[in-house]
Amino acid sequence: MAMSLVWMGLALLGILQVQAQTRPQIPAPNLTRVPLQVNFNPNKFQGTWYVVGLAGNAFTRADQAQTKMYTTTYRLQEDNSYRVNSILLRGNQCDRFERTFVPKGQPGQFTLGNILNYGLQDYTVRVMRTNYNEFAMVYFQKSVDNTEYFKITLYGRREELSPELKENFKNLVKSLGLTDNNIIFPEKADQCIRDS
Ligand code: DBS
Ligand code: DBH
Ligand code: DBH
Repeated sequence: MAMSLVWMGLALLGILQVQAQTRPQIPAPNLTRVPLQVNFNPNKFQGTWYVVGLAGNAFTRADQAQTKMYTTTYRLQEDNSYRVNSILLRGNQCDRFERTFVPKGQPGQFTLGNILNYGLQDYTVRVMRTNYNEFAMVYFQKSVDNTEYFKITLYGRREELSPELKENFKNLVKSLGLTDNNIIFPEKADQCIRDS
């Protein structure tokens, strides 16, 4: 009897631990604290971006080993929304993922089209900084089951960006409450990259 109570206690601790790991501990920032690229130009932002850096409240440096670089391609539609395609390596398969970003609120800010199909309550994309031909830093926030996840991507037009830009990205990410432990620089992939 005493022993089974100990086992039950241990099992409960295990469950709590799993929950603690899956629920992000760092709260999403208020959107008013997230910078927005001034005079955002939707046309120039189009095309393919490499995900050179990735940070968020559900990411830790330990994930870096399993995270390969992927690309995301933005195509402007007639109605000014973007068709957004990502191609990533999962296991040994190339997975394509397509969604729509619909302009919302102000230039450079978007929400997800058909949000309910994804089981999400809310979704916000905000282009924080970009020079269009070299890099972009983009903020994403999603709300699932009353939990707010946020992530910031460092996009490059090429697979490599300068140390200065990476340092810049780290500082930006930290200004939103994340730490070095929440930042990943995915290693280059030799499969499933581009052609998205
Ligand atoms: O699209 C997203 C926006 C997103 O995937 C996340 C946050 C904001 C995120 O944290 N995703 C992780 C947890 O679901 C992930 O592992 O992809
Ligand atoms: O699969 C995904 O969730 C995904 C893939 C590429 C994603 O959320 C993203 C880019 O932002
Ligand atoms: O569930 C998701 O993570 C998701 C759904 C739709 C996502 O990350 C995305 C679009 O970018």
